[in-house]
Amino acid sequence: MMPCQNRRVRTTRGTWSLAGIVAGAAGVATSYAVAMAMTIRESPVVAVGELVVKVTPGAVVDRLVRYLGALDKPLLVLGILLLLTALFAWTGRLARRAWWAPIPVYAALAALGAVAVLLPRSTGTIDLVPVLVGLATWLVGILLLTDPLRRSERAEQRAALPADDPRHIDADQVEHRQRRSRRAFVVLTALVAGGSAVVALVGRTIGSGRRHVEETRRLLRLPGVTEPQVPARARLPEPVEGLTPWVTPAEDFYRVDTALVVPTIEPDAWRLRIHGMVERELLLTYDDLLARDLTEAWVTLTCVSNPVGGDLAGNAWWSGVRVAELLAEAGVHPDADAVLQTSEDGWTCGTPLVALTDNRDALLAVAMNGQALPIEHGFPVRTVVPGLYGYVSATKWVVDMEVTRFSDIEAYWTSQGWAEQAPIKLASRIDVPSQGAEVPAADLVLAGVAWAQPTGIRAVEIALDGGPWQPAEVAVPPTNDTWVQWSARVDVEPGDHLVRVRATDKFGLVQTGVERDVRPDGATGWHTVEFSVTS
Ligand SMILES: Nc1nc2c(c(=O)[nH]1)N[C@H]1C(S)=C(S)[C@@H](COP(=O)(O)O)O[C@H]1N2
Ligand SMILES: [Mo]
Repeated sequence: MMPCQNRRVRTTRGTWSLAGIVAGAAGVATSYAVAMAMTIRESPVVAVGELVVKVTPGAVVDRLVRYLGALDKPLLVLGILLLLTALFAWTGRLARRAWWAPIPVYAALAALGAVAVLLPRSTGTIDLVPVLVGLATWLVGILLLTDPLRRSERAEQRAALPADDPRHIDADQVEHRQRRSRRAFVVLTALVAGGSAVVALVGRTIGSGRRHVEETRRLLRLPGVTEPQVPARARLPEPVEGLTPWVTPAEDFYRVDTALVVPTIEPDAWRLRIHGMVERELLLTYDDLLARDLTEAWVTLTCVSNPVGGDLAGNAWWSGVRVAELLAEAGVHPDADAVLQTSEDGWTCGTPLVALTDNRDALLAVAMNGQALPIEHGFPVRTVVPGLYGYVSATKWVVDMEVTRFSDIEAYWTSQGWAEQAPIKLASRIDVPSQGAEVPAADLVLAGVAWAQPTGIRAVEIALDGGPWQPAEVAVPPTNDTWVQWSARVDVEPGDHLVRVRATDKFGLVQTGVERDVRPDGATGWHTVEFSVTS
């Protein structure tokens, strides 16, 4: 830059617009990066594009697709980006009027992004993270970039004040300040623009690894894996609206893990090492596993953090190799009582050796509901153990099993105050009516699920308004490792009501009404729902 041009450097409309565009682009870049690196799916911009397609009348979409061919999506995204550029330029000019003036625009855009991201699926708030990161970037970006411009304008205003005003500054000072502001603006703009390009690239690189694994996964054909066939009596004879489906589709399956970025493992690169107190170590590849006989089973997974009435449980058809078979081949030392499992991302859990070697179907699962495991649920291989809470058994992305003794190990959650031994507790839940529902008087059907893996449920009872326990009808799945659906038809007067549920397992144990928190080894208590009957 030439140091001694005797010329004021004014901020123009264009400079403010540029600040708006750079701040805006930075927000798009960070949200894209976060979406790529972390979620799984499209960036908010693409989500908005999909929303546009959805709300556009079908005929228009058809015609566009016909004219534009395969370019329709990229062109749509390009169109949105151009529109955004214009909007961002405008936010820059708004910022010139008042520092807060762009905020409503950003908020509206973020709201649109949030709607677009959340509408297609009922997934959790985690999908909002990219939107929020983008919004935060916009706010910080616009304040940061317009600050030098604002200083420059202030210098100008002070020069225009009468010479006797104490705030007046002379032409030299103005020029000095403006040059400094301009330099700050150029440097900041370059930093923000360059920084967001780098962030976007890094996000993309992380994401592309994931996409590659996703592609591999989609193309996998798993011999021996069969499609789930729901057993005849596993569902209630009469469907009840609002009742949890007996099979949980993978998309709706609860997800609990400590991974911010889920591990993406190419099946070819996957190894499982079985070692520790064994006669011979085993090192297994994915193909080794697939070459064995697969066992398939219905198993309901349950999280220890599930509160009474909560929904951290899901039922699926799992296909895999029995862990017992592998441990027998390795030759387990008689003094061992535990297996320390480790996932590719370093999470650990300690599983009782008996649960892996008795006759239950503890599996190294490769498939869920007839498909290769979804990445979020442990692709390519996870452990599934009927009857134990997930945190002591259901290792996703499992890569290491060390046969050992509980007295010698500490695992991720047990080092934080959760119990070392955690069999699933007998539980039952009311799905219908939902808490606070208003229902019509005629023919009220209550329904829900109950579980006691691996013992099985013998009976479910409900009690209305503190009255006596009455038996519910219970479906009969062909295994004790899953939940059961139950329903009960009741006669109720108009007004407010309260219903409780309790289950009895196949040993005759009746579910306790004593309320206990989820920590350290799972909640207990009867699920209670309040509802009102309209006349
Ligand atoms: N690698 C890994 N595996 C894990 C966890 C984890 O944090 N990391 N969480 C466990 C817990 S607490 C539960 S309840 C189940 C949940 O499995 P899901 O997400 O497939 O439903 O996974 C288990 N396996
Ligand atoms: Mo869990």
